[in-house]
Amino acid sequence: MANDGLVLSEIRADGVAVVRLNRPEALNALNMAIREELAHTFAAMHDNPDVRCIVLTGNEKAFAAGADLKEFVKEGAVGIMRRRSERHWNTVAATPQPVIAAINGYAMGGGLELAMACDLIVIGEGAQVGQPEIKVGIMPGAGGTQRLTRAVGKYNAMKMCLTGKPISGVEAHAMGLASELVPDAEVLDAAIKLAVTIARMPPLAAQMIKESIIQGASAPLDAAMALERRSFQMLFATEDKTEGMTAFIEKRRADFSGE
Ligand code: CO8
Repeated sequence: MANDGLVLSEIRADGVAVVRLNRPEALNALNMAIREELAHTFAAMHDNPDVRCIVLTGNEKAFAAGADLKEFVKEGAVGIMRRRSERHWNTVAATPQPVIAAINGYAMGGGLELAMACDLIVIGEGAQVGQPEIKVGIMPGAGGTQRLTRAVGKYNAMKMCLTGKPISGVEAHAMGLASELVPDAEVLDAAIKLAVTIARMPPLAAQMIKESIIQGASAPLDAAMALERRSFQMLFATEDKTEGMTAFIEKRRADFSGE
């Protein structure tokens, strides 16, 4: 891993970057310092052609236990507004490359919201995920009432946000809140394996698929279909389209350049 700060990162030769939240003494509670470091780490990867897929993880006890309540307890509404901490989550969500959240242990409040700002979730069976904000007198503020509802539907989201009760990895996967469910000890390996598969794909196609799914989900169907169609057409301008189809016809493995 590249440094010893609150966020560790490594860019592997196979195009997979692994980013690790590193505040274990506080179950990776998201204070301002860790959010800023996370945003800088992702921003630096946005334009790096050597990064084709990113895995975001924590440790075996926690992905992240939410916003740092020891910082929040001292804050008023104006202070919270002035933080503009949405910019940090937006930097993660705006990553052009696909991002996989690998969840072991707790992903609570802002921690689950951070995972939902990613594109795929690999979750351990024993994970505990939830939106417990109501128990400390507030509510989700970065996607817990919005991205969660889009992922699991109104009735599951209402129950999670109104009771604050966490659910297990098994329940989360059954609800549609994860792409893959694996034994706890296999979460990071499974996420990296998935990332390696995606990193071997043509990167422009991967990025346009990501954009089409995310932007299309909040657009009317006609507009979303037009966005999809334009992106599909644009990919015919890439060298990787010629390489992919030629490799198929020549019965060999494609070598995608990203051009
Ligand atoms: N903030 C600060 N410190 C925390 C947090 C937190 N969210 N969670 C855990 N810690 C600390 C504990 O204080 C403790 O440190 P210490 O021993 O120094 O007091 C250490 O981590 C270990 O925690 P526990 O002893 O509590 O560990 P347990 O295994 O007993 O329990 C739990 C684990 C169940 C996860 C428990 O720690 C817990 O309930 N944590 C709080 C979870 C929570 O309420 N999260 C939501 C916070 S609000 C929020 O996220 C709003 C987001 C809004 C969006 C903002 C982004 C833009």
